[in-house]
Amino acid sequence: MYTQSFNVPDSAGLKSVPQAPSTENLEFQARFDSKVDADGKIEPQDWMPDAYRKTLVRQISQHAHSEIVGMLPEGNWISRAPSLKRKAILIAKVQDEGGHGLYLYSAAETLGTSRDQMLEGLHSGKAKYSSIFNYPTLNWADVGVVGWLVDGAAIMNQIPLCRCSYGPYARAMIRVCKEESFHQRQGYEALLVMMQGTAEQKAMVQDAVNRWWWKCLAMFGPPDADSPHSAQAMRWGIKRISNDDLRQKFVDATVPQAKVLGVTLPDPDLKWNEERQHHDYGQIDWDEFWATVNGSGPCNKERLATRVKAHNDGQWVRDAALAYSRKQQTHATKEAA
Ligand code: BYC
Repeated sequence: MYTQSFNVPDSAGLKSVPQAPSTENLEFQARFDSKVDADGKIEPQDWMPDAYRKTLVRQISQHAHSEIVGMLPEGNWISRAPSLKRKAILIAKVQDEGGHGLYLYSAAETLGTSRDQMLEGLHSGKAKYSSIFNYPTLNWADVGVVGWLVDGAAIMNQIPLCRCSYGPYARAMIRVCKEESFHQRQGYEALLVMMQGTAEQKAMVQDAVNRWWWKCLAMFGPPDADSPHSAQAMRWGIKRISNDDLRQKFVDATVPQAKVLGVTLPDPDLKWNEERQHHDYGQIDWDEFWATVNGSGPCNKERLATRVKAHNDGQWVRDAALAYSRKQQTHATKEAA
């Protein structure tokens, strides 16, 4: 459905933000600007403005946190998957999300922020992660819908990031997107099977779609007019397509998929607009979105508590790995002497 071949032109207006006057070394700044303008890659050893570094650490660490917190709602279903096949697929998917977190933390570390610092931000509740993971997965249909819609929205947002100006982030995203594509397809396929089942199964799918649809639209972030970071992130080639444009692409791609599946999308205002050549859609509840982002969603407390417990429970593994590494270093030093 969405693959690497899904590529879209940059939004109109890209690079429209005037360059802020820099107090940094002007020559370095000019070299950085021309590389970004030529769609080149900035690498960890290159000079970069502090604000660019800060923005990347913010976005990449939030993204990494989303991946590892995103393991939790689906992880809850591994022991209750309806068949061995579904269990094996779900284990692989949840494991992939853990891997995505690792690539992303590694990409952020190249900017000089340690993984411990980033995790401390997450565990203390200071750092953000995607709003979508603060909603519950109530039944097996939710697992399919998370794959279809949540991973579908994630891919739509992440494919443009494969062309992000920061090399390590862009390269990490290539593999992430390939895996996300599998995640989305497995969710959709699980739902197709349920939709051929009993009336009760079909109702479960429709109910799950009704609960997740609006939350998935909000995942793309606030409307462009209320997005404080977008303009500068686009000027720097970090963001390639705006929040609203990605949301629109997601709606347009999802409507025909819903038709094939045989479900309706819970929006009376959703309709094709011939003039715009896009679907119109209704109002997103931004108050509910911000309440969730700021800690008051239905599962925020539970997610954070589970995450902190998992981290603490894994302390012995980190201790053992460090002890082993120290031992190896001592051996190597002795041999070299
Ligand atoms: N949830 O100026 P804006 C996945 C925050 S992983 C929470 O538009 P930006 C998956 C935003 O951070 C999905 N917060 O910001 C994993 C900012 O707050 P701060 C995650 C949100 O950065 C496992 C403020 O609102 N994907 O799908 O230009 C299993 C203002 O927003 C959200 C990524 O992280 C939100 N939904 O644009 C299955 C992709 N939206 O920092 C699936 C990478 C906005 O000022 N990230 N905020 O306190 C991005 O592309 C961008 O960071 C965003 C936001 C489009 C998300």
